[in-house]
Amino acid sequence: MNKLHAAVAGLGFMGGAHIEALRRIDIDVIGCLGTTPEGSQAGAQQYGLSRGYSSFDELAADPDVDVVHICTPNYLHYAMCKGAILAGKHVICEKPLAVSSAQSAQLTRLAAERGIVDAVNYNMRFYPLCQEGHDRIQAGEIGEVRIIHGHYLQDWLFFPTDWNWRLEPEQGGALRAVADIGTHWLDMVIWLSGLRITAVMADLATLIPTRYKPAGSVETFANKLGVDSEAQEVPIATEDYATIMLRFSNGARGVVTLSQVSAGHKNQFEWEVNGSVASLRWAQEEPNHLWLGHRDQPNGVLIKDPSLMHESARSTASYPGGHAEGYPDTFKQLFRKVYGYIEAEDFSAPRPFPTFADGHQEMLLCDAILQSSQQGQWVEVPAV
Ligand code: SOE
Repeated sequence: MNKLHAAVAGLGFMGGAHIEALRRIDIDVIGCLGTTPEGSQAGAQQYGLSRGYSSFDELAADPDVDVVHICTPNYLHYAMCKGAILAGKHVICEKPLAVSSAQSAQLTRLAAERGIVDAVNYNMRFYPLCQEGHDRIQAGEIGEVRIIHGHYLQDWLFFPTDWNWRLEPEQGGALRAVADIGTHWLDMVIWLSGLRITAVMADLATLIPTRYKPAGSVETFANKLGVDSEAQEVPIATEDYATIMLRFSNGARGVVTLSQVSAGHKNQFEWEVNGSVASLRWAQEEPNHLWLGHRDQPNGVLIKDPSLMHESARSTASYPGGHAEGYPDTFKQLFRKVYGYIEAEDFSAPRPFPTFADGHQEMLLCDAILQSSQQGQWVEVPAV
């Protein structure tokens, strides 16, 4: 197969992370798309790319592009994914896949019909010790899964003057913390456990009901660097906080708390699985440690060391024990799996990465969570 070429739509926090990770696996990023043609040209110059596209249509029509990375605000994902698929391109889309389950259902169906390789960037799965946790759970080493719990806490939207496009439903969708960081956590625990979430009971809250929108656009997390004196007062309806109780397909129970206004937590994604034999816990701010919990022997901590890891998990660790691997490495490892799959050219083989079907399952969960929070009762979650 000829060397694969990628193009990246969206040049914010995620677009930059995608370009950097692609270069680390020797994928040729040939072009990019910004919010304006001038922005595309500036991005191409900043990243040393040969093409800055004037429109998404021009990007999708480029015969030299094999894979399109969608790193734009959520409201643009559907049209861009659809355009890329119809142009015969493989697609890696940032999460969440869309702003509704109707859109994600259509994209999942279209990708399958057109035989393209589709992926959603639930990159957190690709921390080496999340892979190890998955392999241990799937090998039965902690016994029957009984309880899955944790949280995903941030503080980048802590001040009323903190602003981001996700605050506005027109750009991010009806749900914010749930769609943004909640789907990361839910995707992780579904994948780790191999279970379905069959029902949810959700409590959501907008704890900062009025915020101050700056005059210009603000890149994700960049808001923490300064305040705009021209800011406009805006009422906020999307949630800062959620606690969601969970029921799983084997009868297991769970709960997760999400927040983007918890001072002191920068990107604190944590999961714990309690089994009938042992427990596992992992925290994203200390990603090279996996906690091993026991009733009948001392607890332990596995420090990321490929020589001590399951064979499958070992394939996602590039450095030896004691050499930390972190957030940027997860993009590299996910993209390695996707591009390796494309290069193998057997598209009927199982896909060792999150696909549009996984992204659609997350949108169905978002529907159920929103309905539960509005009705104050348990809501069943349909399977994909
Ligand atoms: C903001 O919550 C954000 O950038 C998410 O959108 C990313 O998916 C996560 O990896 C880091 O935080």
